[in-house]
Amino acid sequence: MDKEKKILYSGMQATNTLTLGNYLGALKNWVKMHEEYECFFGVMDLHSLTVRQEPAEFRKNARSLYALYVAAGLDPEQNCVYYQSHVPTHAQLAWILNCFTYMGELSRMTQFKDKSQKHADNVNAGLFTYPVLMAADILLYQADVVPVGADQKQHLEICRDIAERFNAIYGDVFTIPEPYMGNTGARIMSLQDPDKKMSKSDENPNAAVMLLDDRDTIIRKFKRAVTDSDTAVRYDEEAKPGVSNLMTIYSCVTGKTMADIESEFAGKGYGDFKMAVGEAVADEMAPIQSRYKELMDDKTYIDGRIKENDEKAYYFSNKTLRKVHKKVGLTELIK
Ligand code: ATP
Ligand code: LTN
Repeated sequence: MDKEKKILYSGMQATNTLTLGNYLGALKNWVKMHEEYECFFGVMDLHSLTVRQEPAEFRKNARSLYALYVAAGLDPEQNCVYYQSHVPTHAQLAWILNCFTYMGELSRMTQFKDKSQKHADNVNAGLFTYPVLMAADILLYQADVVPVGADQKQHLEICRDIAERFNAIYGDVFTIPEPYMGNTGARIMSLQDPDKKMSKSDENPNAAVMLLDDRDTIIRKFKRAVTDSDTAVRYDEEAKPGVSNLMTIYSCVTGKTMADIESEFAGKGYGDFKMAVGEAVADEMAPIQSRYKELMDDKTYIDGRIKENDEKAYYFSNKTLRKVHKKVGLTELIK
């Protein structure tokens, strides 16, 4: 543990495969973070249980997410990449924090409102207290920064509120985390409806590009992307949300600025532009996909890293949990 470095915490739910939005909004930005921060990244499998999962598929998805993290460049020897459900302190702290969180503030969460509409037949208590478990994830590691996409900002705010409330009663127990958002890519929109975020759970398969889509599928999805009746490749989120979203994607992948992109496609139609975006994304995905395949076949390597990192996460998070137990007055373990 490098005491000099600030601590960074993040993770994703282990549901389905990742979208290009998850990659550009989160994962891609995580890869280099370990140079500056002591990093913890969880496979958030407990959070996935708020939606009913088919056990065998769920187990596969969680492993696949771990391999995708690593394939995308997250080195499990430089970063603590582990499974949330393997580290019991998360559920333990979440319970305590539940007792410091109000029903009123949880009912204001937009994700809760959206998801309870989407899964109207299963509005469970876990969905309601989802942000409390997320707060526990972050606070256990005394994280200074939490890199997430724009949709998670409200969850970060409630995490800060809970931590401040707890600290106000018991002294400085938790570090108050700051959100960390990349400039571009924080909100990649659906290719079929640029007013909605690109989401794993979209019913329209053309709305989201998946990290494991093959080259032809990626290019086809971009060709079908909804744009507008104009022909100019110009960045204007209000008037041209579809084209602007494609420009954002192209910029994230190639590193080009919006001005570069406008001049590259000046006088060319949307067809050429969409093709270029599709190819650039497919080129970026190709090495990730082949590394992913190798990793999924290398059980020993992945299992070894998971075990090592689960232990590290437990050791670190348990220090915070013990402190919390003491502060709230739970009796100590008898040794
Ligand atoms: P769902 O769409 O089913 O709610 P999700 O795709 O948002 O799921 P999460 O596990 O909730 O998946 O998100 C993982 C990370 O990816 C978070 O940091 C989130 O902010 C980021 N993210 C998700 N979608 C996008 C997007 N369209 N653009 C940018 N970042 C995104
Ligand atoms: N809710 C997050 C996933 C998540 C998370 C976290 C992200 C669970 N716990 C802790 C950052 C820090 C999401 O991306 N949907």
